[in-house]
This record gives sequence, C-alpha cells and structure tokens, in this order.
Amino acid sequence: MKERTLILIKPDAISKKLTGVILDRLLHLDLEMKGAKVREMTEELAREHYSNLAGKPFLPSVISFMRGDLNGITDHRVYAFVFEGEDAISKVRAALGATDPAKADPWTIRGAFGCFKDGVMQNCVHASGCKEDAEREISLWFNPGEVL
Ligand code: IDP
Ligand code: MG
Repeated sequence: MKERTLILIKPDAISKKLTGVILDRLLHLDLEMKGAKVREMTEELAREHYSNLAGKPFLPSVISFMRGDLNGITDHRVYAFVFEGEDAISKVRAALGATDPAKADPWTIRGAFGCFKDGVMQNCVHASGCKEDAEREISLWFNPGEVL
C-alpha cells in the first residue's frame, strides 16, 4: 500500500555528522522524498510530537535529547523529511531497527549509530510507527504546500 511517513534526523545524529550516511541508507529504500526542511525543535513541538509519551518518567530527558540540550547542542535544529511509497512506514522502521540501540540489529541505523546515554535511548532517527501517527506527524511538521 502506498503511504507516507515522517522521518526526523535527531540532533545527536546531526552533531556526529551522520546525516549523509543516514539519508544514503534511506534513499536506497526505493521511496520518494516528498518534503524536506530544517526546523527548530521547540519544547512545545517536542511535547506535541511525543504526545504518546505523556506521563512517562523519561519524557523530560527525551525532550532535552530531542532539542539537543542533553548533549550540549544549543541550536535546536532537527531535519525533517516526508518519504512516500509502497509500505513506506514498515520499510523505514526496518531500516532504523529497534527503539533501543542495544537491541537493534547491528546493520540497522539505530544499531550501528545509536547508544543509551544519560537515561535516553539516543537513536539518531525518528520514523512514524503507523499510518495514523504518520499523517498526524506530517501535519504537525509540514504545511500542506511543503509536501509535493
Ligand atoms: P520509537 O522512536 O521507536 O517509535 P517510542 O516508544 O515512540 O519509540 O519513543 C520515542 C523516543 O523516546 C525513542 O525513540 C527514544 O529516543 C525514547 N525512549 C523511548 N523509550 C525509552 C525508554 O524506556 N528510556 C529512554 N528513552 C526512551
Ligand atoms: Mg514512536
């Protein structure tokens, strides 16, 4: 089924200069890039993006990680993409690997480049988990005219 997914390159990956290698892997999935932008990860945007984590004890640390502060990154930049294609959501999630980098297969993006540090699974990339999440996240991150 043709579907869309939201991908975020998180500040840990940006600061480690991993954007190119991550995008290279994702671009080999035979999906189309429909949207791309640099956006400031405000506290409000982080809370909205991770509304599914409301009430979790590690949420404040995850927000600090997603803004970059946890790693001393102060520009708060995140790179956001919309990819579209057959089974885009499961294809991208498979390329990422498990949420916990220690459990992710070593050939996946999170397994190769992620780590657990300062109480957070620092896993380099976000990708939508299901179709409903994808559409909610895309409308949170992109204006309609920015996704072509
Ligand atoms: P996902 O990114 O694989 O979809 P979610 O459960 O949606 O995983 O969690 C969002 C993010 O919160 C994860 O990518 C990870 O950075 C962080 N996270 C999730 N669960 C934990 C945890 O138990 N401890 C620390 N950080 C976590
Ligand atoms: Mg998730």
